Amino acid sequence: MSSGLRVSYFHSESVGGFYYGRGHPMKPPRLSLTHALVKAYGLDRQMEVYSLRRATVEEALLFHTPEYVSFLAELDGIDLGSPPRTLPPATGLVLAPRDPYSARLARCFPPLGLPMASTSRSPRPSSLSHGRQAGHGHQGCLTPQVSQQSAEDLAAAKKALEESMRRHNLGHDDVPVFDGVLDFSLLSSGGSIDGAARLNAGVCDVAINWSGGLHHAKKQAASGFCYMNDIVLAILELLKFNPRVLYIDIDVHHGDGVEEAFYETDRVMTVSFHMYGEGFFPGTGAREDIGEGEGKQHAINVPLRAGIDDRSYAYIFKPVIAAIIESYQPTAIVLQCGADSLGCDRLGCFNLTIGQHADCLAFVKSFGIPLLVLGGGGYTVPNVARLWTVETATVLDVELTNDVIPYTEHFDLFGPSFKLIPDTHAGIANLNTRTYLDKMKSDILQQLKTIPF
Ligand code: V1S
Ligand code: CA
Ligand code: ZN
Repeated sequence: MSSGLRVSYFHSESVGGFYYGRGHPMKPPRLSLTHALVKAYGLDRQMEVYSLRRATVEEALLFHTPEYVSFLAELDGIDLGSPPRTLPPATGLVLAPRDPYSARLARCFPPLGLPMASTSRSPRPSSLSHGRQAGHGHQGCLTPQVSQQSAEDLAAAKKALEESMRRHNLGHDDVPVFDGVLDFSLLSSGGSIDGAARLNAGVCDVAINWSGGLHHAKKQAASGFCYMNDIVLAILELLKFNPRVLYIDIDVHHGDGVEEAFYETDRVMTVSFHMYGEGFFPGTGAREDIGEGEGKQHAINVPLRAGIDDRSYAYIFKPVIAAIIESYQPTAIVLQCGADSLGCDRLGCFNLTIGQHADCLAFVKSFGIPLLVLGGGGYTVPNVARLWTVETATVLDVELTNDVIPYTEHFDLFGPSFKLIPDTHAGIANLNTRTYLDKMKSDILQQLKTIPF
């Protein structure tokens, strides 16, 4: 071990094998690519590496509604009513067979043109495209019972299904119903919950789950590529032993699902730095949103404009976080490290370098408070792997030199620079003026002063 810090790291190869559908920006193979780079630098030998455990349905129900979880299970062809109620642990195999869990919706109602993004699309062509295939073709899958159903029964079933899809915000471009969607969500959540549990037990100082950080999922609805809110579940685990938990979100998007979950409690303080305005998703996270009831003043929003660079980000991030930690005195911190705040991200519009993003993590870590580090967004896949590898090294206090990355089977994806830390400056103008940032900083410091600690 290099830093003296005890680091628990959660990963299973199976999580990189899921597929959101053709053209979808969320690419789970980025998790396999990250782990391959982490291993290529030998970082896995300096921490404890654990396989992802699937969260149990009971754990998921600590936040999500039974109706929503059942519906996700139904879509994934899993019968929650019959034992085993929990899924078996992840195998770590990339090509894990889908059959036990893939009695797909598609097989029941194929002729009616249901919105099933991945099932009707061809598998992705990426060089990291091993793993699960998109849903199997559904032609010829009608069972005799189904084919004997009356047209009215099928129409009624279709209507009920569409209504459930609408109610749970599922099945459109952002949140397609892909093969293994519940499985993927339970794996991501299991890693975050187990990281929190190890911190609670005092057996590690920092826990890392790059497959977590899915901050948009709501109690009973999917949103923005997220189906299950692993962060909320992990914070609930931390709250078993911690009086106050601080959540910090540096994904370019607003951490709305986490904010909403803890909006009315003072046991969790949520802080999100995000792009705000110009119709940017999800559109929430105004400076004025500060929490309600017992939670009033315990939600902190830092809405930013496009193009923020390293200097401006550090200028707002460091004093705000230092003041929050000083006044709130959290006993555990969860840091969502969405990589879409980097410059050159496919969906983002900030201009951060890998160095600055990792500096934010180093700054948070420097307070010496038990820390759960999670992934999140990140859509320029090789840069996601670069960032989260550098951040794993940051947690371990290992300095990685900015040379050509070590050779792996995925080396070609890192061109044309093949460097660990390429120039990610996107050339977008920084619309965050000094005056704007100063006003925001003083507003936030003022907000903190109104909290009776
Ligand atoms: N920005 C953006 C964006 N791009 C897409 C998208 C593009 C192609 C597809 F095939 C599917 C989706 N969706 C969005 C955003 C959602 C961003 C979610 C970020 C998630 C996270 O990084 O914070 C955490 C993992 N959705 C929208 O902007 C909504 C739309 C309004 C526009 C785009 N269309 C496709 C859906 C509706
Ligand atoms: Ca954010
Ligand atoms: Zn994001």
